[in-house]
Amino acid sequence: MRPPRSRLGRALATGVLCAATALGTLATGAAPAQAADQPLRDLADAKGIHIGNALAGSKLTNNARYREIAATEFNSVTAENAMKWGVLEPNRGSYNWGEADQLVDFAEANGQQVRGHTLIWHSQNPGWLDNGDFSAAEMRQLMRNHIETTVGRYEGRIAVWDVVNEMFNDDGSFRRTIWYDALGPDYIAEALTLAHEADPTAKLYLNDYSVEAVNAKSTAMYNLARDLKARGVPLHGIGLQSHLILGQVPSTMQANIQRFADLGLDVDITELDVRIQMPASADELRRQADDYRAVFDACLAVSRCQGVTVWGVGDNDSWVPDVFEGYGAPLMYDGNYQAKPAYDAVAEALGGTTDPGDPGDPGDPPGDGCVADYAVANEWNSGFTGNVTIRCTGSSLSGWTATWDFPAGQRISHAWNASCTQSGARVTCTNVSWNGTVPAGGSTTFGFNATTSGSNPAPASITLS
Ligand code: 9MR
Repeated sequence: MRPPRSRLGRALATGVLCAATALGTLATGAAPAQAADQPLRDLADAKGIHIGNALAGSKLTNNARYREIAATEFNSVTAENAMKWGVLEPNRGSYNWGEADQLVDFAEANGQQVRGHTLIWHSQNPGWLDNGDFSAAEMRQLMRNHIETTVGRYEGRIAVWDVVNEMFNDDGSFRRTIWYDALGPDYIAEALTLAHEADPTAKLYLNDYSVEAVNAKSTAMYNLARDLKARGVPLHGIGLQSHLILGQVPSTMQANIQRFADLGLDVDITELDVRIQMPASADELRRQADDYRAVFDACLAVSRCQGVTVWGVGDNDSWVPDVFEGYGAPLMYDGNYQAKPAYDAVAEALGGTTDPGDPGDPGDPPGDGCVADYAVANEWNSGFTGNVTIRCTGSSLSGWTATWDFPAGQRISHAWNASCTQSGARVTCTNVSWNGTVPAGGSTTFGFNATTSGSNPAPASITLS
């Protein structure tokens, strides 16, 4: 049994609140936190599926928070880049196992499964391979050497291999690659057979993108898989990468998973992310949570679906902004490694509970994921200057109102950077024209002068809406 894990996010939230109190400020709304009562991996274990992430060795080395999340929340690890041919064998015959070994060691130390990604692909190959102009016989030998060497090195330690990656065009025709051009479509069967010889215990997958729905490309994958199975080629599963756009989880995803399962194959969601046109609003982050939930639901509905791997830890780790201009925020944690609404949705899909009031809980009011800090900047006999700073982490605000009750008869006389009214003890301040938008990761401050009659205790809380 794994040792119990600390409640990372909860500890962080408490820390934030304590620090704010000690400084004489108030944190309200809700502090950033992980919302599940149990780590996702425990919830996934209980459901009998894997929840994985795509990791980079350098980040495991250099970033404690990244390492902690990777170890505590996931029970499966994929090498985001470390096991690609160009990384493993940049010069012919000279292998570089450093990062791949690091990831396998990390996974074993944390009781995690490893998905090997990927053996045969058209991308991220070394130049000597892409440009070598090799004969068919030479290509066949290179494939054999690479698979024997790589799969053989990790025999018994890598549970699943993406043997061939991205073999189809969107119309379902075979992609022209160095492998297809040299060996024809049977390069796929040859690669699977070699991988099986190198590690008979490993589960062998074909993996592609845009095969999540029932469509021309997934049907080509289906037909290929059916033929390979009929020929007795060692094929065990299909990877649906699932690089999705907000609001576009295919309605046929579950049916598509089911049809592969009906062939006697396992299915994995191998590279899930849900990209949003930036800046991402709070509402979009909530809709993203719905998308994450829908993908997990589709997997959980089919018993042969083995699990879901998310393609990166925090939003700043994602490949998305580099490739899709204007898009980002595709993962379950934000750029500061705070859990987003998607995290809560996944926890719930896996049967976990989320704590009401945690930021980003589905159905939470606007402003969730943002906090308001109250501070007294200056004080004199009969009055004081106060500042309120609104800070957003996992979500953003588009138009805000901050409301609080003064406990000891304080009255606002003048405010700046907000429009404030007071009725009895209740103060209501709304944004002015130019500071209504507070992006995730951003903040805004407004100030006021107020009169006092005796003491000047701080309000108990500030509500953001
Ligand atoms: O996330 C990977 C990124 O760091 C690399 O630069 C990129 C190179 O092609 O590959 C990314 O991962 C890809 C994966 O290996 C295969 N499916 C698509 C993924 C996103 O491009």
